[in-house]
Amino acid sequence: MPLVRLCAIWVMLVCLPAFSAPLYQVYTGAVSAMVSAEAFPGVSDAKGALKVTGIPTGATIKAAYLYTSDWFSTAPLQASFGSKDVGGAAPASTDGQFSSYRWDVTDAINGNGSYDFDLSGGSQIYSVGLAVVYSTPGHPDRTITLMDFSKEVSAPNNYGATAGTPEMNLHVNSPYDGAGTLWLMTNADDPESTGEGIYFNAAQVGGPIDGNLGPHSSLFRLPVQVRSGENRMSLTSQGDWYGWSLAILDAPGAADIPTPEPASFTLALVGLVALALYRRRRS
Ligand SMILES: [Ca+2]
Repeated sequence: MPLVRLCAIWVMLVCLPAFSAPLYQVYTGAVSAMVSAEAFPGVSDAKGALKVTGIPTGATIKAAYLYTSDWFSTAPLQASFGSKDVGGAAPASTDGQFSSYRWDVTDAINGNGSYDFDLSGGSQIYSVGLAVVYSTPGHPDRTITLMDFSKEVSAPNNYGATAGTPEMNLHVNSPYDGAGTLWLMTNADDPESTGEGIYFNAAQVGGPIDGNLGPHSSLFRLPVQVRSGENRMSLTSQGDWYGWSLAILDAPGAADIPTPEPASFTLALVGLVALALYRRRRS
């Protein structure tokens, strides 16, 4: 390998922004999830209301999280939710110009209804989301995995690649194969660049990513076939420049399997990109 080529790959490995590690929160047992979100046109302050629906009588709220993302700023955001001031939050994760935030609002949820929120101090906020995990007596065993993170999906703008297939691995806490549900949230996507694909274990399950929630954000609820052990999902950019901030998987069964090491998918992708570029230049 010529020295210049070796140096180019080294620079790419050093300079590529690392993917932020997903922050896993796993709930098992007779659990279900509900996700809702509201779109905004790139605002610094986001004020609105999110609906909680479908929670049966007798259910117990296990957890609830308020999510948002911001572009071009890592400043703390202030938030209120329901009747509570849930305080300031620094980014839970950052990737390049994209940062994601999370608040635990479990104590503010008391059943179905509409919950006001007010977020301030941002730069370009495109969506605010809510995930609620609840337990219902008699419900079959499931595993709900909440993963929030920051990931710019922007090839060729950010990663220097042309294909743009950022991937991450999910490690599902289930010994079973079966039907599942995958929620995804993206920010700053639009229909001007289209044709993106959402893949789950190599099968395309959704796309394009063209602002289905509002002009510049999307919320997907997709049926997927979960397999035991590791599950992998990926998105393509097709020239769009957007942020991926949230993935939630409802999987069959419940068992204790550790979540993956955070660095594994980072190193895997960087290595694959380097190998692909090297092979292309050799051909
Ligand atoms: Ca698009």
